[in-house]
Amino acid sequence: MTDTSRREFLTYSASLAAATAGVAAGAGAATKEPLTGATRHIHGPVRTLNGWTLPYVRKGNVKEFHLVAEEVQHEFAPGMVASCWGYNGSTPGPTIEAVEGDRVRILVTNRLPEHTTIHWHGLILPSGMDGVGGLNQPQIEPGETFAYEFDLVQHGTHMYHPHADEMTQLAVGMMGLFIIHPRENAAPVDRDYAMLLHNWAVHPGTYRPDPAVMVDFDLWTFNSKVFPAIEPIVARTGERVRVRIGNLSMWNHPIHLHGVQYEVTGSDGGRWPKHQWRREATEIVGVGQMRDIEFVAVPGDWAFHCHMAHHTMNAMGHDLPNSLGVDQSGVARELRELFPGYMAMGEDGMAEHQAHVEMGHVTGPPNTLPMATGRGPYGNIGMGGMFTTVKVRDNVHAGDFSDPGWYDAPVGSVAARVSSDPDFGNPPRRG
Ligand SMILES: [Cu+2]
Repeated sequence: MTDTSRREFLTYSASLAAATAGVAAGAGAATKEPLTGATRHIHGPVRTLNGWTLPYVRKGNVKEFHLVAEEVQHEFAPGMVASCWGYNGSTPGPTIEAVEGDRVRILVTNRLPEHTTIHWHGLILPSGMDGVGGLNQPQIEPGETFAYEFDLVQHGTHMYHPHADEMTQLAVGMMGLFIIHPRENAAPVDRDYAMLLHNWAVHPGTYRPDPAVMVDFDLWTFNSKVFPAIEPIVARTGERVRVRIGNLSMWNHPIHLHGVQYEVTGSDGGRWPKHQWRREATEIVGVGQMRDIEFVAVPGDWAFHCHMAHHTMNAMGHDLPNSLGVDQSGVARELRELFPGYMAMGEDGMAEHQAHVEMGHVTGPPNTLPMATGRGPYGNIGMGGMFTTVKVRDNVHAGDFSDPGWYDAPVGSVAARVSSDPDFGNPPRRG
């Protein structure tokens, strides 16, 4: 264990003691509080971006966790809130962290209007604890609490989710990470981030995800947040960083990181032997898969995003005619009178969209985020959805995850204008 991780682990243990004391005293009351969906920042060795780690109570040789399936008011980014389902007041639910060799008991209380179960995705356990409603156990009816109990005989990055009415319950946000640390060499990295990939059909102007959508989703999220509400991945120059990525969406996502070649080092199969590691800049995380990537932090602001271009945008109309190159002057205003909130596809591309929205030329339906947004030190970023930044600085303290602001690039190291004349220079052309 490095000094950094040891310190974090000690901090974690101390905060856990405080947190579990609170849970022990108020476990019953907690579920009766108004559901605000507020993010609670309790972090273990793993930092669940925008999320939290579930405290446990030790009972004899068992670590006891308590999940509550319930409706939550979830904010995807400021300006958009929807009624979703999750666990313990959040979507994704809190991350469960434990250690290989632990025996865990997980109480699951159902406060939904329909039955549910929890499947422990990728875990090796007795058949009766696997959580497929009807197959492995009776359904957990509304108001009931079931106990799952098993030994953790492996390590790695795993997930939990319902295996009852999956089409609905996954679509509205029910999922969480389940991370098992190895007993030996538990922290081979300095910073350990985790996220779940998901897609949502929250149609413009509505307040509840539509579970019937199979293809044309409106929102693409890291831990149920869209850019620019997704926290940056912060590190100090030279630190070894791991990002654990699980996919419970309905698409595969090629996850791309700028500035480094990372190594793909693990999955729900644990941290792989070194000879299985691969150097990549983009790794597809398939539906139902987990991937761990690791890299040594290089100073700068680096984009970290899904490479499906529509997955770095927020709600957009589907099935629109292609208007690229079409003069739309006069038409858009008339259409807007017929269809409030209508915005034509850009004549010169989509980059103008953010500028139009910010100038107030276009007012979208209520509770709808702009398609592309976010502002950087050099202007509009024009992104949404599955996009965040890796921010690496020389002077970040160990254990400090706060946003360090924008990178102060060394003089002469930023691309800059050398001409404003389209006829500038004499570039070779074919033919
Ligand atoms: Cu994607």
